[in-house]
Amino acid sequence: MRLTETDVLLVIDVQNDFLPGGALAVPDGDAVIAPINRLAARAPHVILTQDWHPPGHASFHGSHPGRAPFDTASLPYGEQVLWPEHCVQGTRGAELAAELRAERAELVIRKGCHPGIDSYSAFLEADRRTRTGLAGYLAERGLTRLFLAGLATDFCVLWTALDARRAGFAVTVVEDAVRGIDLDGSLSRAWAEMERAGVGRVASSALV
Ligand code: VGL
Ligand code: ZN
Repeated sequence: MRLTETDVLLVIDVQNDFLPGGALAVPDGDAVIAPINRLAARAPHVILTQDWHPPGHASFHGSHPGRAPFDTASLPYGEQVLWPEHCVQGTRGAELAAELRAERAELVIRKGCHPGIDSYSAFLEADRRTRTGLAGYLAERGLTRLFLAGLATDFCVLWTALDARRAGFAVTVVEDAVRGIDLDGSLSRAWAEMERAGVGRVASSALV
């Protein structure tokens, strides 16, 4: 598969809190960094996302007295997994991984910034109405094909991939450059949902 000028490498949430030792560590999460760095050196365009929550965010279990991490809660927009406190704005845990070669990134989208709304997707927050502006940015620049990498396969990569398809983009997940959390089978469900939505899969070695 040849990369062309309208292709984007979209790197999701490669932040300290999702890496080993972090507050919401994704198993083997640091394994995504090497393939992402190889792709980021060559991709025509690179865009990054950062999960970026204010203190006391509605997705944190501590914001819901008596609830434990990984419980679910009913929020005004629907069911929400309650996570350990993670990626708080301005903290070390929210910083991009130091090993990530981020210098060619043209845009960093921060998401989950509204106190009461989570946002796994880089396009549309969990209320399914609040937009991040990414679709407009891509459209205005004529960027049509997205290659997704990063964390976590079954949450932020999944929701971003599905919303990108709904917005009309071609989407391919770089399968060795993602890792999942896998809550109650969520990882295999995520791959099935992405396949149904027309999301492709490719190995990073086929791109660089
Ligand atoms: C994510 C859970 C909570 C992710 C972000 O990046 O997949 N997961 N916030
Ligand atoms: Zn989050």
